[in-house]
Order: sequence, then C-alpha cells, then structure tokens
Amino acid sequence: MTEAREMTTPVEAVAHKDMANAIRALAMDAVQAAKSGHPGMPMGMADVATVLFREYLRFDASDPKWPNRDRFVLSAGHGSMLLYALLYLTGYPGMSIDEIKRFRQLGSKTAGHPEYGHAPGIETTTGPLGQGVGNAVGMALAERMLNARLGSDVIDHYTYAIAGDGCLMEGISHEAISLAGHLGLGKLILLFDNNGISIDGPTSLAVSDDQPMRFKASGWNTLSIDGHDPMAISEALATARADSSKPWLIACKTTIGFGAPTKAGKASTHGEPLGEEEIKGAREKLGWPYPAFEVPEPVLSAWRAVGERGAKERAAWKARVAGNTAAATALAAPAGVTEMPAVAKAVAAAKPVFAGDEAKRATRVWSKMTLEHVLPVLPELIGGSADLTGSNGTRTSLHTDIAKGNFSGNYIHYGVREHAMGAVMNGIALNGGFIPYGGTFLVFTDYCRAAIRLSALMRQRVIYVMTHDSIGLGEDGPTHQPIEHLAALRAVPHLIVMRPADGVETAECWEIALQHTENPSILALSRQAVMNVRKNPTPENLSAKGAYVLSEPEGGRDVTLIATGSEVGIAVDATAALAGESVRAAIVSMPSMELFRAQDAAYRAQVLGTAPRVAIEAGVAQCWYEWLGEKGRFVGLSDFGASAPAPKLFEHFGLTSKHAVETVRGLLKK
Ligand SMILES: Cc1ncc(C[n+]2csc(CCOP(=O)(O)OP(=O)(O)O)c2C)c(N)n1
Ligand SMILES: [Mg+2]
Repeated sequence: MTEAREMTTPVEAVAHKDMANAIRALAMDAVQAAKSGHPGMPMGMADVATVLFREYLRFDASDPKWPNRDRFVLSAGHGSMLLYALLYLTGYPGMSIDEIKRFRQLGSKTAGHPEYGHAPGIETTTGPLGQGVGNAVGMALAERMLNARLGSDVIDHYTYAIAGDGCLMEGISHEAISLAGHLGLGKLILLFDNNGISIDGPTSLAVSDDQPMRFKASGWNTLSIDGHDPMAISEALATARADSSKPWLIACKTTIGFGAPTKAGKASTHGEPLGEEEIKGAREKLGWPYPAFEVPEPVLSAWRAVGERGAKERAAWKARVAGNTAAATALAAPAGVTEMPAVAKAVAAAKPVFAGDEAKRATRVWSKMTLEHVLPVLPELIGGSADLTGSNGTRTSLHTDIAKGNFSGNYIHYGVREHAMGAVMNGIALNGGFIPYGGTFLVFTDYCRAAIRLSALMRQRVIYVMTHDSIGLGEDGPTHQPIEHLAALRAVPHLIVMRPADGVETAECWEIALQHTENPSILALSRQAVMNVRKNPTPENLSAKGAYVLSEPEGGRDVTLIATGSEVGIAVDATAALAGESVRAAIVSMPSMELFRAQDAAYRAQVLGTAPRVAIEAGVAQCWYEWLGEKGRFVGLSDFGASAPAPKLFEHFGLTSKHAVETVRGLLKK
C-alpha cells in the first residue's frame, strides 16, 4: 500500500524512519534542555504519530480552526513533546523551533502539558490522565451532531486520540469508552500506546486487564499491532477508517523511549531527561547524526508538505460551504453568538411571567421553565443529565434524545457517568458549534470535579446544572446533601458559581451562563420549593452583578442580611420579624460571589453597607468570611446533614428566620 504512494509525492521521498526520528530527537533534546519532561512516550509513539499525520489526518496547518479538520487529542498529555514536535514540523503558526527550545519555560507555548489556547493545534488541555479520552468522545459526538444538522458536505471527519496505560487505568476512561460504544461513535479512533510501562515500572505491577477485550465488551472494534511497523500502522488506520459502525481501539505495542540505547523499554525514560550520554547513544542507534534541535532540510520539507497536504481539501470545503447560511450560523464562534440578543429577549420576557406566577416552585423547576423559553431561539444548546433527568429538570418538551444512529436530537443521556459527562461536555464545547449543559446532584460535583476544573482552566462555556443543592433535599440524607461543595466550587478560578433564589434569578443566571463565553458555570438549584423574592423584576439582569440589594429599610440599616438561593426566603422572613422589633434590616441577595467580586469597589460598598452583616447559607462558612466584615456572623452548617424531611432539617440545624433573628440580636447587643 505504501509502495504505490512511494514515488508520487515529495512527502514520500523522505523515509518514514527519518520523519519519526525528527520527533524523537526534538523530544529528547527539548526535555534535556528543560531538565525535565517526558521523552519516553514521544519516542515510543513517534512511528504511530508519523503515519497518522503523514497519511491520514485531515488538517491544514495554516488554518488550525478549519471546522471540518480531523481532531487529534493527546490524552497522554505528559507526552506533550510529541504534539509540539508535530506542530513545529508541520508548520503550525507560532510553533517555532525557539518555542521547542523553550519547552516548559514561563510564557512559552510549550508548557509541561499541552494547554488549550497556548498554541494553535492544541485541541484540548491534557495531563490529568483519562480526561483526553473523554474529550475525544465529546468531540466525536459533536462531529456526529453537526453532521446530522449540516450534512456531510459541511462536517464529516474523524477524531483520533492517543492514550497510554495510565489513561486506560483511570476510571473516567471506562465511563467514556462505555458511552462511545453505546452511541456507536464510529469515527472515533483511539490509539493505545501499549508499552506496558508506567511510572512505578511495568504495568504488571498494578493491572492485568485485557484491554482489547474490555473495549470489545463496551461495543468497540479492536486491532492490535506492532506500533513500530509503519505498514501495520497504516493498514490498521485504513481498516478503522473503512468501517464506521463502531469506535475503534488500535492497541499499538511500542517500546517506551524507543532508540535510547540502555534505557529503552524502561520506566526511567518516562519522566526525566535521558542524559547527554544516552542521547548521544540514541542518535547513533537511530541514525540521526544531526545536532540538537536541528532537523535537516529534506526532512523538515517533507514534514512541512504534510502540513500543507490538506490545503486543497480545505479550499474545496470553503467553496462548498460559501453561501451556506445555516452552516455559517451553526459554526459561528463562539457558538450561539448570533442568537445572544434573542436569548436576552427571551429571558427578559420570561422574568415578569415568572414574577407574576403565584406558585412556589423549586429553582430546578424554574430552570426547566427557563429552558423552555430559551431553547426555541438557541438551537446550539445541548442538554443532558447523568441519569437524573427528571430530578434535574434538564429535559424540556423541546428536547429529543440523541441515540446511536440518530444524532439530530438535542439531549444526551449520559448514564450514571458524571465524570465522563464533564469531560464529554468539555469535548463538545471545544469542538465548537454547541453549548453543552448537563445535570446531576450538586453533591456529585465531586464525581466530575476534575473535568469541571479543566472546563475552568480551558475557559470553556460548559454549564453544570447541579440540583438538590443543600440539606433542603431532605430524606436522602447526608450522603446526598452538599455541605462543603459551594465553598469548594467557589475556590475554582474562572468558574462562575450561581445559586439563584427564585424564578427571576434563575432565568437571569441562565442568561449569565450563556453569555459568559469564556467561563464554565455551576447552577446550584434547589430541590425544594422557594419563595418568590423578586416580585417586580426590572429588565436589567441584577444577578449579573453577583449581589444586589433586594430590599432596603427606611431610615438606614441596622444590619445587612446576605443570603443565597433558598435561604433568601429566610432572610425575607427574618427582616419582617426584625422590623417588628424596630431593627432595620437590608436584604442582599448574592447569587454569585465571583460576579460580585468583579464589580467596582463603590458598588460593592453600597451593597454591603456599613452596618454589621449576617450571612445565611445552607453550607459551610468558609468563603463567607470574605463578605462578613469584622463583626459579621454566619448562619449555616458546620457538619454533615441528616436524613429527615427538609423542613425538620432546617429547624434542626438552625437555618430558620428565628435563628437568624436571634443571631442579629446577639450581634447588635455587643
Ligand atoms: C489523574 C492523574 N494521575 C496521575 C498522574 C501522574 N502521572 C503522569 S504520567 C503517569 C503514568 C502514566 O503511564 P502511561 O500512560 O503508561 O505513560 P508512559 O509511562 O507509558 O509514558 C502518571 C501516574 C496524572 N498525570 N494524572
Ligand atoms: Mg505506558
């Protein structure tokens, strides 16, 4: 097969071996120069990556964002030099040899692990093992969804991922491959760096899974090959590409640190420089006599030709989609940008309707009702839940399910796979074209926290609809009652944590989540019905300020009560009781600490006032000390909850207006 192509293009004039060795040499040299890094994996997978990029990967290095490019995810992110070498060799913009020389240095594009946004061509941030597998599943799913909406002329491509032993040992990989197999994501091809080595030594120390059997059991096709045989690699990729009925695992038997004379095949190549002597020996063994960081002209030209290989196809694609307004809207970046004014209108229209509604509802219900208003104008919104659809209120009358062979819907049943749900949503967001949201209980943010953290690190607009947000969920008890979760989530940079108090705030918080194109959001929503506190909503989105004065007493404040979510109702009742005692209390609703912190000092001072403060929230105090001032008090929880009906629990833990009033009395006496 390779033979037929051998003479046809200038690319083929340079031997595979030299092209792969260019990757190996750059990896050894960059790690050595940085005095840290992981040479073993890039050296081991250089052959696989060379065949993939040279023969199959559809991309044009000059246009890294081409929507119909194949996606390449390096899930084994510690092998970052593999990716950086490929980006440099194929001529991606900005990835110069100087960047390779500055591997792992402050401000370089070549961070220790690939970081999304640092350089074009880095499709996702990887390093926490297994996350990339989840991202790749999300990207492959997004590809099918875009294909269903826009047709094969516009979107029809593959998603490739490289994963190592570590990725496949991580639990998240199981959730992700299980979902991919279930959905039959046949354009997903996972290349497993089957080197049998991880940090502690041979993987036999810790694992004896039959990986192909495991993937087969999850509905995948599998192949096992010699990962150093270019013909075998090429044939396996051709086979996988020819049958898109199921996702593919290609287990590539490789030698970690391939080419290193004494260290190849050993864990010692995993995560430290090889050393000058070993590198010298590797150059001899590989037949690569060139100085450090030097790729000889014919080899570099051959690689650059690989980078240009997709240019014609991209030009043809551009011509094909020119004038396709549906495609232009669907592929606009950020997703939904053209519809945002309509979203704002829909929310503005919903607010007075919600305020005028006499019914007491849970904020999770208000969330569902908000979605009913927003979805008709925002088809890019893709819902889902980790098997708690009814509880989360994530599926509306406007949703249809996504299923194997039918990707035209807008709702994903993630199954009981919270961690994969987070990573898949990251993949969907990174792919472009969609705004993903997914639900579970707030307490189970623990199960997807690593993915949430990466949403934030990558600045992706992923919306986590987290219901049952306090002891207010009642009888399910302390295993299901989040206590420390709001504090823990508020500690994550760039993550917007919102806990709306009623229907109006819930609608506003959804608008905020959708408008912040570079932030993930958590919507912490109640299971139990809440009081309507915003009776006369203004068109202005007050929640967007993070906190605002809900009610101001006449004649100045004696105290300021600050509350979030379901506890704003407690503050309202306490204020009425305090008024009976001639204590003038202001109420501040604080749906989001992050957004409030971003306001100017004058606004913050005006909202917080100078009177002593009491905060009320059904969670731990920790993050509240930022707002309480010197004398402030906190009405909340300091231990796990309990199993009982919610009203009994609020009573038991002192989350009542009565206790709030007593706290104010105690505070003002001093
Ligand atoms: C979630 C997570 N846990 C631990 C690590 C630390 N770590 C980095 S690489 C690695 C071993 C990975 O082994 P493998 O995937 O086989 O890589 P190889 O040694 O073959 O390059 C570990 C434990 C990590 N990056 N992410
Ligand atoms: Mg390994």
